[in-house]
Amino acid sequence: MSDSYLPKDFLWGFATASYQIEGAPHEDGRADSIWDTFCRIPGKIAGGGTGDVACDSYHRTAEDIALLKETGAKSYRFSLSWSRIIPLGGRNDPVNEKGLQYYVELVDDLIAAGIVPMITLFHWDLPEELNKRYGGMLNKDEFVKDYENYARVCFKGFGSKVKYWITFNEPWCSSILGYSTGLFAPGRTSDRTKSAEGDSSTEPWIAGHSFLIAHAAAVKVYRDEFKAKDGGQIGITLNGDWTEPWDPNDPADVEACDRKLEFAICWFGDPIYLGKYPDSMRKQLGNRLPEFIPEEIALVKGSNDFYGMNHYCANYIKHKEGEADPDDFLGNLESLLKNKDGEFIGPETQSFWLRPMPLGFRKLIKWLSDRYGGPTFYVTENGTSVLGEQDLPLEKLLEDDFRVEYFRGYIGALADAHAKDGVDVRGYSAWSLMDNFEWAEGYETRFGVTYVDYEGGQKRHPKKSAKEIGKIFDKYIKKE
Ligand code: GCO
Repeated sequence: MSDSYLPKDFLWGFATASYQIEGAPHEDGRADSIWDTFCRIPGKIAGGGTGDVACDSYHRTAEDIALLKETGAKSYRFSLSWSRIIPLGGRNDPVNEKGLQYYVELVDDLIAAGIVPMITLFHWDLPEELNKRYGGMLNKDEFVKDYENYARVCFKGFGSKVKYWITFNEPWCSSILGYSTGLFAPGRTSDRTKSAEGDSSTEPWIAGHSFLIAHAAAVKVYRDEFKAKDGGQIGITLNGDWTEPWDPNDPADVEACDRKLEFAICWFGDPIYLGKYPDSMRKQLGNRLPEFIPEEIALVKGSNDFYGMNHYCANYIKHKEGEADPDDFLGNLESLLKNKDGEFIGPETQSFWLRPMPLGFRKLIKWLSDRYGGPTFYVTENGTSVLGEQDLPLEKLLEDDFRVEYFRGYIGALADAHAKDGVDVRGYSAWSLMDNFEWAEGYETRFGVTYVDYEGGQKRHPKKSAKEIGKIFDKYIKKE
């Protein structure tokens, strides 16, 4: 039995995102987001799935809260649909009171149930109108002003009821998958086999820059106008997998591991904590990576009250020789599931990209803690799909021992990072409360601790992991 532990007031719970669970895309005044329009393009989503119904959570918040209560969760991280609150998105467009009210009631009900709400302002579902009007994140000045206005509407709307705010979820995904590979909305890419528009050599970096400035602008609004009276904290959520060298005896692979982390995480983390983009990125991308003007970097540096960390898995990294391709976004390297000896980094799951390696979690959070001077962390997502889960009969599928072991391994690694490596971590949200719309993978991949019977009236069936996760935390969280 491990002697590691997590701190006394540790806040654990579950995470979801608006487009992945809500459905009701045009109810009570909500307008399209870029994900609504993207899902309508044939071939973009596995099985032709859309978020039109998803888990129908728009109509089932009471059921969702009951599920949370049953697990013993202390917190719930969910995202707001910008398109519900300001359907057209812009600073001169009307606020939709009904949309805002839906979330105010959700927050009130969570608090009444003794669950702490954590709000993500943006989990990828940009109002479509802003994409049409000016290209969304590609137009920094317009995007920042509109996002700042949206954030202010939200801060005002919830006041002191909400103590945890996340500006953006995984800007890497929105920037790279949305503007380089084109796998996610708005689906822009230079790859002419997939799309007729987009420039992957510049657009992802422009989008990323806009996210950073918009994040910092919203943080300034919160700190200047709300923080003192509402007493909350605000930060950004960054995703990142751990890296191990493909050949540990090749110094170029060892070096490429750090470079991968820099391209994936420090792209956003370094400006916020260190005031500049990583040198490795500047070196490879040159002036295709935007420069910060002095006012911008003054705004961005120091703009996190906490670091929101999403983490799922690890990869082997193999360096590439020669000049990087202009569309390369990894750092001139390959990210692989197998090492030089042909061994997989972890067991197979239903997600092609996800192979668990719990020790990688401990190593990465320590690596980040060292690089950024020991910030406070909240883990905002961690979880897994299970190979073949969707094809099992219900009673078998609910016995998700693989997921239970995943949580056991990862939560144990987190407790080690806290107790043995001195990492300041105060919360954890498992991904996800329930099966939901898994973006380009549609409904074929399930991450929930609750099975959702999409065809059977949306009935929710808690899996074993929903019952076990609380026991795992109970073992680690200090009693006094
Ligand atoms: C994320 C994604 C989640 C995914 C999860 C599993 O923030 O990474 O937002 O929405 O569903 O990561 O792939």
